[in-house]
Amino acid sequence: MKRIITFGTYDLLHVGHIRLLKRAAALGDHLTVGISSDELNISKKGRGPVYTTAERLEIISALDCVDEVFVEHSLEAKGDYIKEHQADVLVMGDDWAGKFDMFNTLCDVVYLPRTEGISTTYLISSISDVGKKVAKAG
Ligand code: C2G
Repeated sequence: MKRIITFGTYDLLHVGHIRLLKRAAALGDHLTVGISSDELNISKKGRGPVYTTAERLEIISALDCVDEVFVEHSLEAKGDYIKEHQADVLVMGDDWAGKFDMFNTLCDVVYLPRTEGISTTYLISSISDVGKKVAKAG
C-alpha cells in the first residue's frame, strides 16, 4: 500500500484545494492530510483562519479522497509526521517548490502545480467587497 501525506491550512475550501487533494490521492492508495493549527497559521500568515482547526478537520475529513487527518502543530515537525504516518510520498503545491527537498531521505517529495486564479486571500477580499455592497444597498 502506497501512503501519501500532504499539509495545508485548507481555510475556506475551494477548487484549488480540491484539485490538489484529488491529484495527491491519485498518486497512492491512502491519503493523510496534516491541517495547520490556528496557532501555526497565525505564525505563518500573520492572521488566524476564518474556520477553526476543528471545523477545517471536519470539512477535510468529509472528502472522499481523504482517508485520515491530523493537526499540524509545527512546520519543523514535518519529518516526525512523515515517519509517524509512514508516508511513502510527501505532496505539496508548487508554491512550496524546493522547500521540503530535505525530506527525500524519508520519502519521495512531489510538488504539484497550483490552480491559478483562486486563493483563500482572494476569497476573503471578494466576500468583503460583497459585504460592503450589501451594507451600502441596505
Ligand atoms: N493550493 C493549490 N492551488 C491554489 C491554492 C492552494 O494547489 N490555488 C494548494 C497549496 O499549494 C497547498 C494546498 O492547496 O498544497 C493547501 O493550501 P493552503 O491551505 O494555502 O496551505 P498552506 O497554508 O500553504 O499550508 O506545512 C505546510 C503548510 O501547512 C502548507
